[in-house]
Amino acid sequence: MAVTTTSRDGIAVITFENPPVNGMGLAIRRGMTDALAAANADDAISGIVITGGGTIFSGGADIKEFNTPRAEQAPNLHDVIAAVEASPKPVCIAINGTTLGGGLELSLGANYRVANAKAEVGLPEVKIGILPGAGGTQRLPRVVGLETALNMIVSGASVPAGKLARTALFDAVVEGDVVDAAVALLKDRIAAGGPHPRVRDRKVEHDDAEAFIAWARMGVAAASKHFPAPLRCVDAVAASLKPFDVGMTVEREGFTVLLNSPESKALRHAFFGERAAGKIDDIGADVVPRAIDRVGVIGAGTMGGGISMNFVNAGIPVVLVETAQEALDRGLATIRRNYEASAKKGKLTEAQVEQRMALLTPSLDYAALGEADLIIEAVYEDYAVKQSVFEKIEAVAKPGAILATNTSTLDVDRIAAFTKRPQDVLGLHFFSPANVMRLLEVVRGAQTAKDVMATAMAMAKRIRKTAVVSGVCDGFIGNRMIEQYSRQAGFLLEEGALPQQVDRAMEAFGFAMGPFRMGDLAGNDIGWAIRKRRYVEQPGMVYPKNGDLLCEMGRYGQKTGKGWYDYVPGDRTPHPSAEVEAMIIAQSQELGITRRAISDQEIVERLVYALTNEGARLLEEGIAARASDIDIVYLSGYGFPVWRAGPMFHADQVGLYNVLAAMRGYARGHRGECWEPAPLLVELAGAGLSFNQYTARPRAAA
Ligand code: T1G
Repeated sequence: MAVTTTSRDGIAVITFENPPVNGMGLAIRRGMTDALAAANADDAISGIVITGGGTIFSGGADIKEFNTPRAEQAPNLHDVIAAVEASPKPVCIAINGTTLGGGLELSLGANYRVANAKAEVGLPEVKIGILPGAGGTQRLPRVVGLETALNMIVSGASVPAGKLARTALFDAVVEGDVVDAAVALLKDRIAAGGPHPRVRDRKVEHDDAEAFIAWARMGVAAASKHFPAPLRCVDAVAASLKPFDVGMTVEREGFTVLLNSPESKALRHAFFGERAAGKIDDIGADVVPRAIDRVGVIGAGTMGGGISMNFVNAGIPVVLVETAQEALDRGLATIRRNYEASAKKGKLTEAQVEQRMALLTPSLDYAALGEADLIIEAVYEDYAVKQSVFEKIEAVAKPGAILATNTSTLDVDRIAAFTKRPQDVLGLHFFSPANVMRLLEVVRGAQTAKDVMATAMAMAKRIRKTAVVSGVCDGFIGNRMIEQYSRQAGFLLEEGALPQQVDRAMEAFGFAMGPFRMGDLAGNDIGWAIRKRRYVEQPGMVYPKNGDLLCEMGRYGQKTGKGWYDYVPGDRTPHPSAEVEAMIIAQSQELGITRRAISDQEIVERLVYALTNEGARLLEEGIAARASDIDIVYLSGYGFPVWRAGPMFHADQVGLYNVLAAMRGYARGHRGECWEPAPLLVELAGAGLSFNQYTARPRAAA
């Protein structure tokens, strides 16, 4: 981390560096104000250029400092920008690369800005639940105009500097060395004798600002129901029509409120959690991933087809193997249909559809997999079938090829043992539809080699998946937890709730879809098959019977036109079913349960804490490496509301002591045995700690 100053023809060039994103933490802020003061005190210096070290200008303020004393410790970002703006000698910012948040706000405090045409610039603060809090909402409208500024700030989107070349944001946009250009421009402006402009002295011009803001406010309010930041952004940008210092007060107030909002803390947790999930504590950057240039997929069904599309979309050729021509043709036709649907929406050109289809090589012969660097099987969930497939793979796979199973519940170690190369085997659990869902559970077998894991994590980034590492257990992280969630949902029906009430409560909490609508969409028979296996493998595990009765009635869900709900052909709208209600009530009577009114709060607590409690067990067992990994699984694979940032973060916000107390209350009710608290939850609650303060015990080396 450093701030260095060189000089060229009387121009000081201050370079600040704080890898990996030149975050403007306290040390950088201190170094920059000191360097600025030194340049102003140096008689040999007539002007000052500030630029970022490396390929990025700055990713903005150091988010890791937020809600800690360092964030506001002087010189804070306001102090730095004020020092730039008040500098007796003119300042030009040389935007050498990505410039976001406080980085762009710093540049707006300078007299001049020169940018590399490809540099991405933006104010993404809204994406972490805050707003540009260092003058961005007041200065950006003054240089790019009210509408462009509002769109950039409310969306948080960044744009290449070249797109804003004709605005007053930049005094020059260049393809070449941006520091050279900045030094030259500053020398010209100094020679011209000034005065040197300040952004704050400009006025925001708009034909009918009031009407535009009112219109924008309506649209933003409709689109940001659970997020307070976007509307606060509108308020702050609207204030840029007022005198500068008045507008700054509005910005400051909005920033302070948002910084302490639960939504922003959740969004920041998700931001860092997604990045932390990509790390494996015992596998460092010294472990070199294997090259993945060709992929083989076995099984051209829904999962195999979707999996293949991920790689083809990333430009990686795929050999798609099936056992029968008809299945292969059907699989290819489905893939083509998906691409053509994207083309119809304008997301792909016809040429791109053909390019992608050309990357697919269909085959009925395993020998076609001989050149594949990664082979993924997506065949029927049955050990005998998996064994047969892996034995055939092993016969043709080249040395060093990675062999992956897409199983969603079977034991990856048992599957690895079907081969003589268990070190090359791991689980890659894609979620259906595999070409759409971001989540990828990377299941690490007991013998999976470290470079195989490193390869999987790097490959996940290439195919734009959010990878989370799971240890081997039944259901890995997501499905093992969702089973407890579903059990509670079923028990609630036995006690007095109906599917529509449970779904409504969970959707009001923020889930994209309640458990019963989800079951009807995914197919209730999937859970039924798993329960039938469980009844044999784990006879002690008690399940609500209504799910089985539903399937015995042929009510598998949308695919059979009826499930927990009734459906009109061609319409996915769920309609409460009298037949299902009668079955549920009869089931309560059979169990001798007097049905009772159940509050939405109890529904939400029992379903979410069921996830939390199982998540605590996953942490204890080392199946999940960190609590935030579990949250990322639920945010990217199960529709958990992002403004609550996952079942573990949510429990932390409620307070583990309170979660435990609620669970102890439910333990005195129907099926109370389900509420045996995970020892880790009891331990952390007793110590007044949170899940996100817990560091999992190191795993045994492979
Ligand atoms: N603060 C702290 N750490 C950050 C950071 C930031 N602003 N941005 C990234 N990191 C970390 C990240 O956690 C990861 O850490 C590493 O850097 C690489 O990130 C007053 C208040 C800049 C486009 O919201 O969009 O300014 O995992 O994997 O893909 O108005 O990071 O290696 O330990 O994402 O090359 C506003 C957020 C801040 C930008 C680079 N700025 N960052 O993408 O790398 S608030 C943002 C990004 C602010 C002012 C307000 C991206 C990136 P680790 P990465 P990347």
